[in-house]
Amino acid sequence: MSSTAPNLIAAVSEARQWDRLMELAKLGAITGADGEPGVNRACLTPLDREARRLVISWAEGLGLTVSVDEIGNLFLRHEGTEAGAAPVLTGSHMDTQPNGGRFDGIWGVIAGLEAVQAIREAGIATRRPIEVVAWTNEEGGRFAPGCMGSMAYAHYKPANAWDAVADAEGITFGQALAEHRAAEAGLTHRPLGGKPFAYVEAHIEQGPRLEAEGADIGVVTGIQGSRWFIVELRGETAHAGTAPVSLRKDAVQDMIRAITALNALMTDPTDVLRFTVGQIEVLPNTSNTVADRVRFTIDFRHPDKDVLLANGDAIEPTIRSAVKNCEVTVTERFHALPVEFDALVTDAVEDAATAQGLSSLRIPSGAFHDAQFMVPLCPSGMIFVPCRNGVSHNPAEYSTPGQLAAGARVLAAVLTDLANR
Ligand code: HGY
Ligand code: MN
Ligand code: MN
Repeated sequence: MSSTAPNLIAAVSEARQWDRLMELAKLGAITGADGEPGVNRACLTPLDREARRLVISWAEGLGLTVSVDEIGNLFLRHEGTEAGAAPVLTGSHMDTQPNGGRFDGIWGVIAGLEAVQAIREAGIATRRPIEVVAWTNEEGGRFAPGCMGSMAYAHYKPANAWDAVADAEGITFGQALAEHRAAEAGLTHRPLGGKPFAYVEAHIEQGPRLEAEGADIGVVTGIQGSRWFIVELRGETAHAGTAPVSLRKDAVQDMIRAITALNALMTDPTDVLRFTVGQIEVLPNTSNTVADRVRFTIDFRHPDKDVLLANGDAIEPTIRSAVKNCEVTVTERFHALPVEFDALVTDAVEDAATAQGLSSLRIPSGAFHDAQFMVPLCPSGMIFVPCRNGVSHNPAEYSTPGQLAAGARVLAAVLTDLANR
């Protein structure tokens, strides 16, 4: 730990960080059902680019160098004293869920910027460069799956793997990315990928534990596994008043059979397993026509790799045996195994929290994050801060300026620590 920690910690500004977050929250501002302020800012949209321009202006004002790679990942670089040294990477995502909050993802980018600004204002030299990254499409809301930017950076998938994926308007990821890159053509281009020394991501917990247990900081131990599927059922349209039920190929009734069977497969009395059908499309979607097409999503998660593989592999056979009259297509579109974070980072986070008199709790992440795909590349880890009632993916998502400042101070100390290793 550097001896200059006190002035570094003092250089982190709670107000500056909060003001930046509130400025960004205006870009895609929405109002929740109970009047809470939320954000709907999908990836690769004009709103996304407006938010990026704002962050770039703050970064350039600091003297950071800005670059972007072929899938749109944005990098803000602070030079170290040893230019060729592998950088320490920090950051998160700027895209939100359609009914999103003001902190999920974006706080990790702004906390990274705040930490680097504090390091520079405190006059602390770091041997290694530090790069703040904003990953493309972590949420997977507009274009499924999530984590496209970090998966491409880590060469887990080729950058063009999702070019044909279309959004609700029929625009493909490839088209949206091409438009995005043309709009940001003035930015310095950098090759895809890299070999960081370490990766640290700051994020709100999106769960209730830190608040319930009164912990200031979450020392994230790892991330559970996630598997996403899209299920398509094809039957026949028929007249709701005349078609005998015995002759119908009703996609909705078969969907109900399939989801009922999946619920039985995914029943977990210990409430560890997560199984969600969050998106359903029915066609032709009229009240007096039997539906001939249904598409529904599956989001399945578990911390145990064996359960994730066994139950996930059972999804398609379970659907096929439950469906009576329709043709079935099941496609897996996201496959992220559980990961454990490296002691180099988890210990640095815990030590920094302790040194600053903050209470901390070792905690796994139920949400996936870009950090999941950095694990094979370098020692990786995350810093959580509490969020009110554990609510996220909801305009009611909230962390206090003080909680976020404490997270940024721990991040600043961890980045300085790792950048001088
Ligand atoms: O879905 C997730 O876990 C992440 O919040 N996008
Ligand atoms: Mn997130
Ligand atoms: Mn999210």
